[in-house]
Amino acid sequence: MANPKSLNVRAYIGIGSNLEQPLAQVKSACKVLAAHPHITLVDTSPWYQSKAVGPGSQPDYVNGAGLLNTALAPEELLDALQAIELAHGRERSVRWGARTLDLDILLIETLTQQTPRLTVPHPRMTERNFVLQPLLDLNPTLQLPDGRHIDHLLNIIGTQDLAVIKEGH
Ligand code: A4P
Ligand code: MG
Repeated sequence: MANPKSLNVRAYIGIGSNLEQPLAQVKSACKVLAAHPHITLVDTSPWYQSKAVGPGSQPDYVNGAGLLNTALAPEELLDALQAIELAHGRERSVRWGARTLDLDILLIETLTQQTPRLTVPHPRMTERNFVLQPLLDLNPTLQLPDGRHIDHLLNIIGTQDLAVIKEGH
């Protein structure tokens, strides 16, 4: 349960899928997020097709990002996201393996935390254009807690292998 005394925070999440109709999976995840009693889905980015980063040969991903407002504590938000992943048939067998739905916490305000269950900002987000581009779509002036600008980080890694999905979101 959300702590009633806690203030709402802005959190950015990464949304990805590369199995079983990925575009339908990510859109369904957004509907469930929007209906969650302790989460307000403020905005979602366009959807992108991206080449899989990970072991073996995997189908392309659909990736995007969402901006949430929530009074949930960080671990409670992770619980909520993992419950939504499970409801979408997510199986955790191979790390970085193909998945029906992946919901990652990217940023929570200017929080920096590293615990066994949760690292914020997401530790690999600065290397991934399929995370940085959707974040930039949501907020062109977004910065990491350490002051680095998302647009600068995306300029460094480039936008290769990333294609916007034209039908919108
Ligand atoms: N965890 C720690 N910090 C976080 C966080 N900020 N957000 C822990 C979410 N979870 C976090 O995650 C493993 C554990 O990480 C969780 O139990 C949680 O306690 P997981 O979702 O079960 O497994 P995973 O996603 O396979 O592992 P990981 O290391 O989170 O993978 P990544 O880095 O998310 O990479 N290629 C493309 N093109 N697009 C993608 O979206 N995604 C991945 C997954 C690989 N390749 C991809 C994509
Ligand atoms: Mg994950």
